[in-house]
Amino acid sequence: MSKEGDQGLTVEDAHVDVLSDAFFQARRAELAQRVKPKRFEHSLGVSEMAGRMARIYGADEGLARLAGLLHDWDKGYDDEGIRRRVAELGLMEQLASYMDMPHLLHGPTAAAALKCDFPQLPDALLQSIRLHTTGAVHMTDLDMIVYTADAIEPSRDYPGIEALRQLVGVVDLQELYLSTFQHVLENLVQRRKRIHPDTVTVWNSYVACDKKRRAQQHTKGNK
Ligand code: DGI
Ligand code: FE
Ligand code: FE
Repeated sequence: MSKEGDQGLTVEDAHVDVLSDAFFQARRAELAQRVKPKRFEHSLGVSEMAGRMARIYGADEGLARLAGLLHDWDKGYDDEGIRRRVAELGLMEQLASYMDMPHLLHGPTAAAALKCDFPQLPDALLQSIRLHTTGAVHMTDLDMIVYTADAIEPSRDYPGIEALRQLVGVVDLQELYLSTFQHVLENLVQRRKRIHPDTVTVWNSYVACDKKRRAQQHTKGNK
């Protein structure tokens, strides 16, 4: 039997090494029960791809692999189920503007639920899971890796994906992320999907940032 510790954690919980292979394998087995086989295969693909990108771009490989594995932890819920989960996790206020776009909710609920179940998971990892569908204005390298790996892992197939894959390791991470985000956005417009205002805010912020970066590179090139 486990004993309750000060923070309501069990003694065993406090010693869970969330970066161990045993933890990865246990969550992998759990995920196989939570989502359909195709989604499970996708998650393994994102994990592999995120690990590879972390090696290439100098981020923490173990963290990237685990974030990739867990990013669609809540993808097994239907629209009503995910809305209920938002309420149960106390995220209604925070996610109010997303409630009528339920496919955008699974990242935030997964991050919150995983934090409850495994409080030892690093915030950096939870953040990358939270942001993996919509992106955000200030993304870390890990956030950009998980976002991009989600879009280009081997089992994904859509027009233009090969061109994005070819950019890995050739362009810097922000350029890779921006190109991927652009592709997602163009696809939404093409399919006449509604775009969340936050998505537009993210796009505008990176475009402004990209313009500045290019101007700096141009100035350096002229020196
Ligand atoms: O969970 P996955 O299928 O692996 O992928 P995901 O978490 O990136 O989410 C799926 C979709 O979410 C993807 O096709 C792009 C879409 N998305 C991102 N931002 C917006 C959006 N869809 C709409 N309608 N509006 C957005 O602002
Ligand atoms: Fe997702
Ligand atoms: Fe995904």
